[in-house]
Amino acid sequence: MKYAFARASGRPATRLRSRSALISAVVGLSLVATSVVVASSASAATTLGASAAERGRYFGAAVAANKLSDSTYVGILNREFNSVTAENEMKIDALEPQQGRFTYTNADRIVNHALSRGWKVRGHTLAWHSQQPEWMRNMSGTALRNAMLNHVTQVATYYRGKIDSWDVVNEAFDDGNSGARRDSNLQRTGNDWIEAAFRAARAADPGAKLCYNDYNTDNWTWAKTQAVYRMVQDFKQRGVPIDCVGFQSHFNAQSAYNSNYRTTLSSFAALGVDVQITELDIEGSGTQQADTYRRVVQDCLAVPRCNGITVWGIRDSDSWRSYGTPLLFDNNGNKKQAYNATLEALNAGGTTPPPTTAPPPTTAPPPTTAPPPPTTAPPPTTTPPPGGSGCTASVASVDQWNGGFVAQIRVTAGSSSLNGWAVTIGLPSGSALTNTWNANPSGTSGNVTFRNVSYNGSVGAGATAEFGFQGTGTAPSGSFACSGS
Ligand code: G2I
Repeated sequence: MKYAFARASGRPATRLRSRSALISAVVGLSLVATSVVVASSASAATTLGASAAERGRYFGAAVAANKLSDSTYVGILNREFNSVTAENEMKIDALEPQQGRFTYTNADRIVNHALSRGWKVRGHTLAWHSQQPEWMRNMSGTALRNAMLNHVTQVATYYRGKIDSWDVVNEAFDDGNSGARRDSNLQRTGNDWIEAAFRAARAADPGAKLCYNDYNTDNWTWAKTQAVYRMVQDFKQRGVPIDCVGFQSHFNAQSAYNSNYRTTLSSFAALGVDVQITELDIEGSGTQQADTYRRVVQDCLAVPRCNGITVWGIRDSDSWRSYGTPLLFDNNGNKKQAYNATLEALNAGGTTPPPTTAPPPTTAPPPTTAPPPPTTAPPPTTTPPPGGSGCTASVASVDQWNGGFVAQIRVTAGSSSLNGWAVTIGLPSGSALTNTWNANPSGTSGNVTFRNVSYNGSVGAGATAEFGFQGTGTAPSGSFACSGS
């Protein structure tokens, strides 16, 4: 495959850029402050996955099924990562080599390896102009559109409930300055092929996050970035089911990391989608490479809706661009300087909350008519802090899907400041915690007490702190007993 990596020069929306820059600056400042506290902690996580999880995120790798018998490879995978993407095994040519005949064996090896360890799986990819099986490459028009939709439906249904995020459509925009769609047999079936793929994916697996994924969309000023931004904005406005945008982030001299990357991530997130770094690799070596990895991690941690980072391979020798030594482990599986910088940045990182993607509707949508106006004056929109030295706690956001959930809880101090807090939550019967961030839980089911961690126990009078957790089953709701000290 050819990657042109041509420099483009589209003009971004100035208003958005300056607002995002301001947000970035503020978040950046708080990151610096946070790092001072956390870096001195004796209990810093020692692996990428564990550290990312403490921040409500994942750290993943692209995995090749035929390397799952390589003990060095699997040793690193199992130790360091908690999310996987199949490097090639879930592409169209791999899963549907002959029309209507699906082969899941290699993909399942990767999916099962991950799920049996409680990791996330990114599905890659349902609809793409590349890696099409020969039968599909030769198709066009309605027949191709239907074959593509059938592929999306069959594969997303087969993996229903197992995939955290699907790359529903991959690389559908042109490089260069045009901001146009990439010409392909799929594009020639009609401009609405992308949204048709998203609707089919949602219908097949309502619990998976649905992403658009592309490369050369990392630099906020590039025309391709702006074109994808406009598509996502349009999809959100028209109710096309999209939940996330994947930034491949293959960085090299022609497509270099730029300090406006954080603006890109936060600007897309402001559209109401999650953002994910999906195929990270950074060509180079030594300090230059390590510093760029560090900045990418800091940028993700600064954007609350940045769910996680996936590197495109494990050792340099596993990379599609092995000549560029772009990964975190050398050919022998030793940690590189880039690894140390990545872990350090994760450990020092912000305490920003995890994703808050609204769950897709699983029941009939609410009526479209507006509710009747209130007959009395509406209550004040801000709730005054509770009296006394106590605190209150309630659900700030919930992402519930079939069989699992992510919940974010807000703790609000009363009229006195707190030095510490504890929130007791009765988890619904059958529900269990799998992962908690920004708090220490007393158990995993039934009545669980969550206590503050070292860096968020101090809460000023009337101020708030947040923590979150992921679990299987049903999310708790309402408000909870909170005690302050
Ligand atoms: O090209 C880098 C990535 C860009 N974004 C989408 C990703 O899906 C893509 O991954 C790469 C894989 O890393 C390569 O491993 O996609 C390439 C094309 O699908 C993959 O290359 C293919 C070769 O083209 C095949 O000849 C080979 O049989 O890898 C196959 C398995 O080694």
